[in-house]
Amino acid sequence: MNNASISESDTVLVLAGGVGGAKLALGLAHVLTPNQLVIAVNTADDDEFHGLHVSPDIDTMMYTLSGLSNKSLGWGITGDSQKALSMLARYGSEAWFNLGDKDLGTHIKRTQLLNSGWNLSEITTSLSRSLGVYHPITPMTDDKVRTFLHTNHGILKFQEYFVQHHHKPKIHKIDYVGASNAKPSALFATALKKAHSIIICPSNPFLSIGPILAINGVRELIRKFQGPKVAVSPLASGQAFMGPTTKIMDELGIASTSMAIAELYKDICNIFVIDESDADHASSIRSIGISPYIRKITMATKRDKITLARSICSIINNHI
Ligand code: FO1
Repeated sequence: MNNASISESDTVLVLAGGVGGAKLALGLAHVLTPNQLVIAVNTADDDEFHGLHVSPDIDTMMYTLSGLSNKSLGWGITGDSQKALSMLARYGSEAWFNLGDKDLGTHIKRTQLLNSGWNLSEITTSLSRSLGVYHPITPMTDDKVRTFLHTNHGILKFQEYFVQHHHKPKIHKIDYVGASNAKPSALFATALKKAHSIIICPSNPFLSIGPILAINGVRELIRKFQGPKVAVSPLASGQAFMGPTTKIMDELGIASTSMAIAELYKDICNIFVIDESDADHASSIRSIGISPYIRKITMATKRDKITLARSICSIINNHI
């Protein structure tokens, strides 16, 4: 296994979903240079609203790294209004997906560029730069992959499940439609081959990380990757930091513990970072061949995010 420190020319590949992923990525962007980081983001939550292509997790990442994000919601732009959406509602359009006025500017620009032949990778680089974000954010793929949830309310598209139905329906199956034929984006594919280390963010394993791993060949490449592979638990004391992670684990018959998450990731990580409150899971995690590290993984403040990012980089640097 790789035991060299992260050098100026090394790339750390980060797999991230929405809010939890963006928090850790913000910390990492303070610790690593743009040349040292590639952030591959889930796009299976993407959808069209009012004729516009919305990429929620990419936007959450761009807004968080640019300092524009609405910190209390975790998504959207701080101080945004919803005048356009209320006008659309007056015209009878569906308005359950809360698109802010400034946020709409992002979706209009993305859609214009898609219509003129740009791919999502090129668009994400261009929009990021315009917002002053130089750490590379890449969609997991430029192909169309969409998460569908099989629930007691029927088969739902991701945003129907998550926002329209407030993630209340019971899930019995998850499909990442298009994933098995999708190719990783160019930046993601290069990072998968050349990265020094890989970090799996504390994002939802089923809704955020699952679609990334389902892309053709990705899980296999990570399985074979020889360097440090760090996953950060999305749970502390059996509770998710946000969202329906533990509810979905219950519904799928999986215990909602950090140990169960380590089991889900055991083929693709060799280091698992758990919260101080889960210290008693360390020996069971070690027993399945993964090195456990106990840290404070809650990221309420910017300082918490940077501290956790520094800590993960030092774990990587010291891993033998
Ligand atoms: N999440 C919500 O819970 N309610 C919303 O109305 C909502 C709107 C929205 C608009 C733009 C955007 O980029 C994200 C938005 N999100 C909203 C968040 C999003 O649905 C989820 O955070 C992710 O897809 C899951 O990671």
